[in-house]
Amino acid sequence: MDSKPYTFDIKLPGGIPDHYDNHIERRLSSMRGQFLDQKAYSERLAREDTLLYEVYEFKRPEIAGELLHGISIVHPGKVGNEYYMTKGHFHTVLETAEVYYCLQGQGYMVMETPEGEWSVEPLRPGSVLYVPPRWAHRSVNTALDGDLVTFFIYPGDAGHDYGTIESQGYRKLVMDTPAGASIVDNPRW
Ligand code: PAN
Ligand code: ZN
Repeated sequence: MDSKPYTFDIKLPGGIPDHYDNHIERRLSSMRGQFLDQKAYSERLAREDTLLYEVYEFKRPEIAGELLHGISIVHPGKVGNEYYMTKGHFHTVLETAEVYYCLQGQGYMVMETPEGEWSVEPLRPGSVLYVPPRWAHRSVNTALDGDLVTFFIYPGDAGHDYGTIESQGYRKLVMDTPAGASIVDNPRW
């Protein structure tokens, strides 16, 4: 692979880079079992397979020493009272970290370790979030009127373990309540 230095520009507002290698779209149908309100999920899916978030990636070898990077854009909306969010994952190589830089919007990163620690950190333009090794991470867009745009960087050999989160969810959920965006215990945990 070409190993020459390169630059790219991230157009704001919006967050779409002026060039990229992969564009991934994640729709409602790929999030089965993840939203608390399963009835709202099924009813919505019967109407449309909504686009929840998109990722623009730069292709680099998936090996130690490389840094994989790209842009994540979570669209605004809710399923029931739960905001749109990413699937979330542990890194397959658990001892790998990640940095997120929030460029636009408003939300949270919901995180937890296999040992049961949890943390929910706010994301707003200018926030830099360090996700330490061992912490699963999911971004949640709490602004109902705009995208949550983040730039991320993680080690090339990290890999993604989606299965653990798919089977048991996160300990904490971010819900729209009369008091605003609130972090609540996941009753299904
Ligand atoms: C990010 C995420 C991205 C999409 O690149 O992959 O925000 O979220 P999901 O992968 O959970 O669908 C990252 O954390 N990479 O490791
Ligand atoms: Zn990650």
